[in-house]
Amino acid sequence: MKTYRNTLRIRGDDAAMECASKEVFATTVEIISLKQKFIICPWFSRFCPVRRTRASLPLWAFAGYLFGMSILSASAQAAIQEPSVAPPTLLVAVDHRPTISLNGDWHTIVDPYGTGLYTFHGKLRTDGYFMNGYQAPGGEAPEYDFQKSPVLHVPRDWNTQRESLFFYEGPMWYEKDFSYRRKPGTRVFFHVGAANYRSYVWVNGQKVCEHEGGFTPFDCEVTSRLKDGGNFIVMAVDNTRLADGIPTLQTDWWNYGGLTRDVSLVEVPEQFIDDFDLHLKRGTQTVIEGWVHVAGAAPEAQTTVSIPELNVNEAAKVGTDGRATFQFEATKLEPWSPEHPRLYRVHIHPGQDDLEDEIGFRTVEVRGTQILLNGSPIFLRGVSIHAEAPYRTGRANNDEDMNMLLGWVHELGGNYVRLAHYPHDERMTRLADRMGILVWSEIPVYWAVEFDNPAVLVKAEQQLHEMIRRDRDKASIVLWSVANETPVTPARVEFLKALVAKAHEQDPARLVTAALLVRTEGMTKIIDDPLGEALDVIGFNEYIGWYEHTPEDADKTVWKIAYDKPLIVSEFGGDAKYGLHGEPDTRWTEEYQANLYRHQLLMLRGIRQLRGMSPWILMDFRSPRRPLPGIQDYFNRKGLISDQGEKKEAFYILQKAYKEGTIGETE
Ligand code: GCB
Repeated sequence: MKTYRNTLRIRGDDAAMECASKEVFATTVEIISLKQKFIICPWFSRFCPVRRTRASLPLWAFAGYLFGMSILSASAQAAIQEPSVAPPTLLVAVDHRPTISLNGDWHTIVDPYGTGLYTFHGKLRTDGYFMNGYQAPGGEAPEYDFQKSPVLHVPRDWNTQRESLFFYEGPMWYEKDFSYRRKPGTRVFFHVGAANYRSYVWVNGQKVCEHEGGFTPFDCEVTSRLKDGGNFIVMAVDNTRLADGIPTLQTDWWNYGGLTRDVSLVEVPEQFIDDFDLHLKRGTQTVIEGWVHVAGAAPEAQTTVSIPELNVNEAAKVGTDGRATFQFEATKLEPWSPEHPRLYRVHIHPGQDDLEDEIGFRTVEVRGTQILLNGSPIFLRGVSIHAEAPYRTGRANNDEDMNMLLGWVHELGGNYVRLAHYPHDERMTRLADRMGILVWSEIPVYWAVEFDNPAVLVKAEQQLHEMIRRDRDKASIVLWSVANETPVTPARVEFLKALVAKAHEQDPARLVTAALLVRTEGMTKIIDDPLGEALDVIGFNEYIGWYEHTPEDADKTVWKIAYDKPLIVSEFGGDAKYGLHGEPDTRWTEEYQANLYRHQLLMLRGIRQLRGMSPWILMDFRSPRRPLPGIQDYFNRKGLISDQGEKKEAFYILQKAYKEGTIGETE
């Protein structure tokens, strides 16, 4: 699909709805008489010529608050009153809907200076790369051409696909041609599983949406933008790290950029299910409760939920809020558990739409210092995992990656994983559902984000919302985590308490946690972070024997815990390079790491209210913070398994403890 330069004036109509100054706006209107509205500029974007100015800041902060969504969505709504750039809807269970995959090769242009969007004076271009132009005979000569540009495979990060992109952080343009035929009575969404970190989407030269956040899905409505026959999508994905981003500038993982998860077109009827929550009611073994939200449904429209294997066929009417609520008895229900990960086919049918999901039903709750699964105390024998692909490295994004990672968890004797430090691919949580592995899922509120910046809270809330919405139907997820190792300040406590409250409000059926830092006084470790008051389960990280003291010092450590709640040690560990051997007190050797694990396990056994653990970490992973030549080579080596799948000695120490049950008091 090509666009002739001389058609730009017509097509530029909507394409000019990019971030721009007022001056550009005026010029644009004059040239192409836009049905244009206000023009906006996300202040933090590398694409943006006007970075945070005094005048724009209050306006943006205000817009962010007003709409309570991402800054992008909020600002888009405030500034551009056009349905095509409405905030991305979030469809749910997209992997259970028929979709038209747009995975595969996309043409790409690396654009470190944002030339595809801005002129040499930093003004918005009306003929930017989003127009997908090329040189027509006798026409002007655009200085780009997607068709002649190299391809990148989607889904996959760009860093591990092309050597020159290994350290690249910045904007990348993606383009894909496809043909399409509209079906009457349908709405069409462009679904992106994840794109790191900010995304801008145009269809046939017209802007359709923006999204911020690298690990959650978004959907752009493209119904009126598609035409019968040839179409093209252009995306700009920018993984520039931002001080006011979630995460922020510092992370101990690779900032893999690009379209890292599946992309597709999703066709839905005009009235469609855009959210639902069906779960086992706490305190019961057989009562299922919840609701189904139907977008576009008329009040009183009938929605049914049926579970044929349980002889359930229930109907309810949609209320004025678009929700049909349910509560019904399923007498033959077999609850989901790690030992018996029973999933049921659940049909949801609100008139026109029809969705079939696979759902497990279980309860999870806290009683004193116990975690109860289906009413019985449980210990979470786990390990932490990054979404790093075994062997080839890069973002994990296919079934093989997921099977391998969770297969190792089973081999360890585990029943639980902490999916650090951001929501992983939906394949992972689906697989955990099928394999019976309990999950801690987290948003990347990691280390020192701008806790005193209200706009950052809006972003965190957005990511939390998107994570919960995508995975509410997964029985495996028992814990939502709102943060990891954040510095204890009053602003941060308020910020995180707000997130905890949101998580409870959006999902009252699960537990909320965070990985806290621990205070040290001599050989005493103290957990008294004020955030603990708000959490259901307290996660804590400690690195005795690696970042402080010796592994043996764990034996003398005394624990003081201010809360009478269940505790999970969400991280402990130390580095070892696979194949490097030596004395147990020699750093980086497998023996050192194994020794550290032995002492840690002994110490942890003594913590009365410990109900779970996820040592750091299952497999070595890439990190730009780890340059030590010959040992790290840009890998964090705390894995129990190397990036090449080789098991280190410590793997077997943990496996023995899990399999023999020498760790894991449930009450
Ligand atoms: C931590 C972080 C984790 C790091 C780890 C380490 O506390 O939560 O993201 O990778 O320590 O290896 O230092």
